[in-house]
Amino acid sequence: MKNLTVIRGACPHDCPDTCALEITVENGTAIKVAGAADHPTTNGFLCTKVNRYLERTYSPQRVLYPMRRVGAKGKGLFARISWDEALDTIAQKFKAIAADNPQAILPYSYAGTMGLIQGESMDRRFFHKLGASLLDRTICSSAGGEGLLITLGAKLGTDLERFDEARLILIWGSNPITSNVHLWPKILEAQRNGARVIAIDPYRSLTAEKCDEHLALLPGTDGALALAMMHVLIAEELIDRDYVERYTLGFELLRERVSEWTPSRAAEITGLTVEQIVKLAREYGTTKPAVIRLNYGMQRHAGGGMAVRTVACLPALTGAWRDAAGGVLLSSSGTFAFNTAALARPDLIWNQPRTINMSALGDALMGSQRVQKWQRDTAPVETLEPLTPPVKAIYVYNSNPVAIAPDSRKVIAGFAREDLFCVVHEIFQTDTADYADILLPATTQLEQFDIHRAYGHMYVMVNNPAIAPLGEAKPNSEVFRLLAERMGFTDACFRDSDEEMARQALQTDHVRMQGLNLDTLKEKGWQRLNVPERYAPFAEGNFFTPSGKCEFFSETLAQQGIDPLPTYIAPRESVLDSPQLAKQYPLAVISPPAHNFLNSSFANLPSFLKAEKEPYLDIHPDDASPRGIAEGDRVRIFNDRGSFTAKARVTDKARAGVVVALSVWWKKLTRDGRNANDVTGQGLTDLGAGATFYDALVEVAKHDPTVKM
Ligand SMILES: Nc1nc2c(c(=O)[nH]1)N[C@H]1C(S)=C(S)[C@@H](COP(=O)(O)OP(=O)(O)OC[C@H]3O[C@@H](n4cnc5c(=O)[nH]c(N)nc54)[C@H](O)[C@@H]3O)O[C@H]1N2
Ligand SMILES: Nc1nc2c(c(=O)[nH]1)N[C@H]1C(S)=C(S)[C@@H](COP(=O)(O)OP(=O)(O)OC[C@H]3O[C@@H](n4cnc5c(=O)[nH]c(N)nc54)[C@H](O)[C@@H]3O)O[C@H]1N2
Ligand SMILES: [Mo]
Repeated sequence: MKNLTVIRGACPHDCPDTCALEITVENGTAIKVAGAADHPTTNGFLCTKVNRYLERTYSPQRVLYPMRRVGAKGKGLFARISWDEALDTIAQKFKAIAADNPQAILPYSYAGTMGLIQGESMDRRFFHKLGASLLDRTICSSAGGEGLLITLGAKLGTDLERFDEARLILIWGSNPITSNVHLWPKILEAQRNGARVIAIDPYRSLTAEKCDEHLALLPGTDGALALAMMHVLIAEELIDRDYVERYTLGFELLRERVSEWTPSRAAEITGLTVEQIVKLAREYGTTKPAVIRLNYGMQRHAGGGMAVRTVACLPALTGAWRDAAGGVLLSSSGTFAFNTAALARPDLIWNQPRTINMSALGDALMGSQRVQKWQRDTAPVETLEPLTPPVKAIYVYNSNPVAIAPDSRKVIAGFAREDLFCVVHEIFQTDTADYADILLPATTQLEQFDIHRAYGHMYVMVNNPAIAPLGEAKPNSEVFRLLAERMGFTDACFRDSDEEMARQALQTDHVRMQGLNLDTLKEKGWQRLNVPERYAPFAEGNFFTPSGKCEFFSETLAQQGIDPLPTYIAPRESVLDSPQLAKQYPLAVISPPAHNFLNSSFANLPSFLKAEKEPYLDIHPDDASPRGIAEGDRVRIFNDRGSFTAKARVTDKARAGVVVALSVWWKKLTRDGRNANDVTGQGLTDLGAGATFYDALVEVAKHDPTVKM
């Protein structure tokens, strides 16, 4: 007899949409994963990836048992062991290292799951109590996050659900059709209502292709464009004087600053024309409501933080914030106010441990750390200093650094160290898992409990487990509970269940968290934060900065020796700014998400690989022809850091001077065992010390298989 139940879940993946899932289970087996129709932003549909979540959960490639390494590091040869043996081995190693200095142990995790329980609860408690190094989780959003905090005081923005009412939408460094697909119907609706939609992106992405206009600027030059827009807005009196006077700080200084930023100066830097820049500024200054979907593309450059800060000044200048459909949306994550201290228990830290930046993992594993010294008007100068004690053990979960971290050659050299004890907790045997001494099997979202915030909408989500764990897989929280016991950590918090931790996370008096309740969440799957239906966070100022205003001038930055006003920080590597380097490596390479992958997740599963086919390099005809490169040629992309190969697509989707390698491929599934991160660097962003994946110069040549790479 059929025994069908429908379980309420939440998509765990690193995407702004955090969808509400309905999982149909028949006699203990999940048979369907669908988007909840009653959830306002999910709206009954899922992306191309999570539609096929069953392929992930029931994949024959799953790691289902604990294993220990039996071959050389990186070979990926393992033998099955018991959980007892795996946990005992880890605990013994950690105890031995901690007896000398626990800071030699490094946790490494990012957003394999975005859940609070499986991503930032028992794991944090464990490493805090252990005294391990802290990890600065900068790989994705810290530059822009810092840019917003400086300018607006919080990671808040325009409600995605209001985008349909906007009359002008700037899609700036963002590719929503691929990476934020539930925003797209809202944009289409706005377009049907007469809105103009403009993409600002060096690449004619799936999204840019469908916009009314596409401004293909050079990578990393967004700050210059925004400064010139402000120049025009102020010069032509297209600003909201009343808003500026009441709710902003430092207008006169800003006016002075942007007076230097003529459209012609910006045109030289951005590669756009003066007409394009002036037209954009005028349109932005005269259309209401105007909203900016500001995303990650512009952040992954040396000046990424300052670029976001500069763009985030625009809506205060024109008063766009007055309207619920106006403003900027980078991230809504700051709208959520969970009690994260109750989850992560930073009070368990007893030894003032050092912090290691995850974006410079290669350096860290090879014994050095990057120190940034700010100097005005250029990216901070970085020096490498010795890291003592060295990292002796790394515990990787929710991440696949061998594939996704910049400067692969160094990262791999680090993971290959014979004296490094490496634990990887994974769903699949990733590029990173191949280097594990102990490989532990992880559950997928269908097999675990969690509670989620989102960074693109305003709903708290719950994930009820739908099926029992496959094989001997265990959730992150459970593994750290078991390890804590073996380490002799007796604090009561190490015995909290997942649901108890979720209740602790909800224990807060914060006004936006009022009315949330775990029982309701479990039953319904989601609840809206306590914010108005027509949420316009800065309609009447109320910024969360020290001054309470939108800070064109930031005393906080001044005190750190950083330019207190919006400024332009050029890319570390560009034809204009590093002409010497550009002689050898004249093309900028960017490696944004492939449509069917999610970072490196899904990039090992058959139907997704079939859809993406193989690694491609999109190259403009003007760049291809002098190099003798034709459509379909295999090409080598290289610089001093390394190289990888791909199949050329000669297309004007990539603007001249820029090549595009959609990512992130598993190295071991490509023909040459490499991917785009073989050419990316570990240099950090100005604000937030984030990764600079799209700040890299390369040369491209037809691949000669006889040349040793
Ligand atoms: N399908 C899918 N969805 C995803 C992801 C995925 O891998 N696959 N990843 C998720 C994650 S972790 C994140 S952070 C987000 C990222 O989501 P997005 O922000 O949309 O992705 P990015 O690749 O960072 O940037 C988007 C666009 O910025 C452009 N770009 C690159 N450099 C610049 C620049 O200097 N200036 C401007 N203006 N544009 C530039 C790229 O060409 C790209 O089209 O998406 C999430 N959603
Ligand atoms: N060249 C280039 N590199 C990039 C980017 C780019 O655009 N270009 N994008 C960057 C960005 S924006 C980001 S956010 C990072 C993302 O980097 P990561 O956060 O490392 O993301 P993924 O590559 O998806 O790897 C997540 C891993 O976690 C595992 N996982 C999922 N759920 C669980 C769980 O519950 N428990 C455990 N133990 N494991 C789990 C998955 O199987 C997967 O292998 O990559 C960055 N790297
Ligand atoms: Mo990301």
